[in-house]
Amino acid sequence: MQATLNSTNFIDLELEHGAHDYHPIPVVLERGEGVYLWDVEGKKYFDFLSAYSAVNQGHCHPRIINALNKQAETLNLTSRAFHNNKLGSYMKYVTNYFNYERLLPSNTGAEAVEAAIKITRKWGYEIKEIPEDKAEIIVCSQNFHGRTSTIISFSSDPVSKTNFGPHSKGFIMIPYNDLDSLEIVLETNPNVAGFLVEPIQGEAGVFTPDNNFIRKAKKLCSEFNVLLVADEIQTGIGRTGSLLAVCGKCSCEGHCEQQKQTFTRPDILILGKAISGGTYPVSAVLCDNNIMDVIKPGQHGSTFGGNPMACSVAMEALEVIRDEKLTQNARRLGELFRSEMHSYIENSYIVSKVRGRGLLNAIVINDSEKSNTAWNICLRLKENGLLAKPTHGNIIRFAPPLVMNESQLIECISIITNTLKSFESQLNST
Ligand code: IF1
Repeated sequence: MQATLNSTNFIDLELEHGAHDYHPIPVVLERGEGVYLWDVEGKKYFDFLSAYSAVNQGHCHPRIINALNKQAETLNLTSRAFHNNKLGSYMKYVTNYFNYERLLPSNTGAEAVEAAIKITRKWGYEIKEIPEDKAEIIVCSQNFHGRTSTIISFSSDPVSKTNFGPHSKGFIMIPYNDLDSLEIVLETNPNVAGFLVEPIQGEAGVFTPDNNFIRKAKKLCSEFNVLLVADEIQTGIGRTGSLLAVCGKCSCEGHCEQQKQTFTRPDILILGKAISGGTYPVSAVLCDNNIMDVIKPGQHGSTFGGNPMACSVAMEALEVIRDEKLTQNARRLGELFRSEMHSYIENSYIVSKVRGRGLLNAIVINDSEKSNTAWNICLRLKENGLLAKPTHGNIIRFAPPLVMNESQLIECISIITNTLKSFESQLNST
């Protein structure tokens, strides 16, 4: 039956039987390999979203799929009622990879953020001795940390939170990239347990803060005995041209001398998405003993968290990042991408800005957030063989898999600039 259905039929099935919770680009994908995707009509595309930076290692990476298949044939799920022979080595491998003492396993990004919030609060009460039920967590406006009822409570996006109340208390919002506001809240509120922040705000349109924002925020937090909690679910694992976006300027994979100087070590690190190469839902919270040890048996858990499939897939996915030097590739190609796009926009009416780091970039379309220019550009990009998605109405995010090579990127830049050009001339002629 499937063989006779076309894109429109598949889309109609979703519309008829699914919750109307998304408004996707009208393309129905059936296969992926590396930087490429194919739709059900056999048309080939460059993927310029990477499932929101989850598929950093490329679609169906043979090593990751092999790890998945091998584990699938052996043992899938034990729950944490029993031990399994993958979890311990996985925990050792990942804590060593990111230089933390302990890992708490979970499945989706939002779950890991929830766990980080719980750990932060518990640390606040038990170590910092904040009075009962008074703990506060500082967050930033325009944040995106997931979709649970607690997380949307501190969203500044009305679409995400309206009519989902009553909302959770215990969050203080400050503007992003604003150290003065951070300092004022820290000075005036002794009950702050943590500062939860994205090193680059993805949903806000790849908003990149000032160079020293995270480093100085960490310094302020230490001064006031507050945990810096970094959500690197989207920015982490090579995407921004460093292993973590908090690593700043260094692209090394270990902890070299240069990195020791620029690396801001969050007290709590949250990872998701690309930790499994997008192959399986895997997320994690990492921190040291003095923080993680506030969690005792029975106080947190998940049926699927830390299952053998997740562990095997994630270990291989992280090995691939290292072996294929994907962080360094993201850095090099990102620079090429931005420099080519910058020279394009010098004479462009339709694009007002290019920004980003590594292969997490965005262009700002010179039109209002309410206009559908960015959406129309994405539809034409699709016609021209490249898949991207607008965010915030007038911004288009560009985040290809990190396995892209230079000649592929050059081909993509020409698809993007030619598509933009067709809109420039259309605008000029009206
Ligand atoms: C969707 C955005 C990206 C995240 C950060 C936690 C999560 C995410 C920094 C939650 C998830 C996604 C989910 C995706 C859209 C997307 C997104 F546009 F909404 F902001 F990537 F840019 N922290 N980001 O970016 O992780 O529970 O989804 O695994 O469709 O909602 P999750």
